Amino acid sequence: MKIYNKKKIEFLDLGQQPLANYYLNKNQIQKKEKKYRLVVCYDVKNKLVSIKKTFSSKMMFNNKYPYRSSMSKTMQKSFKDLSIQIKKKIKPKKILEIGSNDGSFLKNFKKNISIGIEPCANVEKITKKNNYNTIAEFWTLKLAKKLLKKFDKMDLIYSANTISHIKNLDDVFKSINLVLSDNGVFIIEDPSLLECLKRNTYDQFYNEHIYVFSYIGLKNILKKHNLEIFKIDSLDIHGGSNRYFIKKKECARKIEHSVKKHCNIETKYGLDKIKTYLQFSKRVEKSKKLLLSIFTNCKLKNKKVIGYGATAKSTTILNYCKINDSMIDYFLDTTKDKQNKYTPGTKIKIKRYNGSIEKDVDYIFLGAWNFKKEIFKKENKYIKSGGKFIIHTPMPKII
Ligand code: DWN
Ligand code: SAH
Repeated sequence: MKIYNKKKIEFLDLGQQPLANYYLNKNQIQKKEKKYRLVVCYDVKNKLVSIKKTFSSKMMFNNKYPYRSSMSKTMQKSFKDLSIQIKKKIKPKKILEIGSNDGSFLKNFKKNISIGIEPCANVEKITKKNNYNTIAEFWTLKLAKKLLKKFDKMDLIYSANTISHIKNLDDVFKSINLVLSDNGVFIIEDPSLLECLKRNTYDQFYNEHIYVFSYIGLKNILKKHNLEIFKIDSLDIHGGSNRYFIKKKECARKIEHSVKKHCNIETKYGLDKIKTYLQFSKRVEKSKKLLLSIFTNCKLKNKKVIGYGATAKSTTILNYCKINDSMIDYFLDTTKDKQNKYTPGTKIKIKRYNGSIEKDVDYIFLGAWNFKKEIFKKENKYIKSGGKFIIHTPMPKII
């Protein structure tokens, strides 16, 4: 354990890591990759958990960004269900989405009431092609001021798996305060720190996930900007996420019981105590040993192991546990921009998923473990014929 800045405590060291979504071309695999040390810290004062070394947004999110929200049915359904809820309960006249990616959420709303902010031009253009109003820029105070000149204030602002990717939270929330209408609702959805600790999903930490939020941490930053959480929904998405419903302080919406309940659960678990994080760190070390022993055993027995879902999260696992192409033959992934490339740091080939698993595969390492239900349903044939999966959460095992 190391204390720096007198208020940040380093509790987890995930070793040398490359940028998680930086998949390699064939001509790049011979070259030495840039790596950095991935260390996770707890800020005692504001109770936020964040990674120590961060990169500029432009370096991580540019016109080569490979991630597409539309690759999972689970995600599509979750966005659709939320849109139904929003239309029924909030009835917004104007919607803004921050981090709209390929438009998987916005497509549930009318084009003339929706605006998407997506800095990765290659992904943004997919939504634009479908005639949605999208802006290929980063969400900043400057952009918020520009929007206000062109549009009315927003009744609904939604941001899934994006606010946790932006370092300057003061700038984010100041900008939200500016463009949110007085009675408007701001919804943030991000992986839950509590679930991450409970399920030992240390792979939620990688360069893009600058923060993994808890209620008790997030509320402190929001308060500085006159914003408060009035409702929290716990979701199973991405291995346990929280959907925070936020309003301006003076807005009359009632603070619902889910907020107090959530606060109590987090405090009871000890999210405000460094001891909790140090115990987590011990479990992560144990998890690494177990996973490595599973892979070593498979290799000793000459078993064929492949990966399924070349996720950003699995970059953390593979590099931390030192699992490479001698242990995993190849990864399957449905994302075009990842296919025929190699996993960052560990150089495992990513192949196109063509609808079935090759007959000689003994084990599948589930990189996209967060879509386990969806994938198990899809791979029913593989499972019925005796195929097994390797999964690292809550502790590594073969299932
Ligand atoms: O926060 C982030 C989340 C939302 O998305 C970003 N920072 C980056 C990215 O993280 P990830 O790569 O860990 O996300 P996913 O959604 O867990 O990635 C799933 C991967 O698995 C995709 O590459 C698609 C692939 N997949 C597949 O090949 N077959 C997924 C499913 C469901 C499938 O059936
Ligand atoms: N909202 C989608 C995509 C999440 S991936 C979903 O939940 O599936 C993270 C997204 O955030 C990427 O598309 C990335 O380009 C976007 N992003 C990162 N920094 C951003 C910023 N400062 N402003 C707006 N979007 C940002």
